[in-house]
Amino acid sequence: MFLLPKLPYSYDALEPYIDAKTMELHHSKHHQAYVDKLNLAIEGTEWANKTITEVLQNLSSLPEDKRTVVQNNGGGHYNHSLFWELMAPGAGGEPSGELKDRIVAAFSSFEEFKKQFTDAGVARFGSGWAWLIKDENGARIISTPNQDSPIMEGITPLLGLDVWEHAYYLKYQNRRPEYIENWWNVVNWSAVSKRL
Ligand code: MN3
Repeated sequence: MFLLPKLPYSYDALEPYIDAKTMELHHSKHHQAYVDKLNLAIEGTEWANKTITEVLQNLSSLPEDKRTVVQNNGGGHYNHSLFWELMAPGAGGEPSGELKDRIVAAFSSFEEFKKQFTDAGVARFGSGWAWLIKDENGARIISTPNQDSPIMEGITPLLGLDVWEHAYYLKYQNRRPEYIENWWNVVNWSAVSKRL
């Protein structure tokens, strides 16, 4: 059985960049719904006692009638649990150490990385996520539709950005680029670094 994780800060902690009402609905309604639907789907199966990573890396072993619902809602649970951890009040700025080295090696500068990551989030048609993942050249940007997650391909994401409308519509309406521009102010780079 999976549980909604407690946020590591209050709903209003990411103001003015992410508003309190959006955080409250996003965590207590959207994320809770992913958890509830995931639990309902795997209740009474061997998968109820696995970790979310084990479940998502073995989707093809799940009963066929449960696979899509677990992919969507298990992905939602994993992605949001990570998303909350990678933001913090008073964060933002730039990464340091190995993470910075990897970003500069891959994108030539932090500014160029920010631009390309922002573009990946803006360009994702409909609902989905932009990700930074580790690779042999340092790091790479990808995006996924719906609640698909790099973890489903065995890749542990370093950074993830939710670009579903529910993540920004109350404050930014249709202005996804403005949401992303503001989101950089709450990225917790030390938490991202720990994922290396
Ligand atoms: Mn979301």
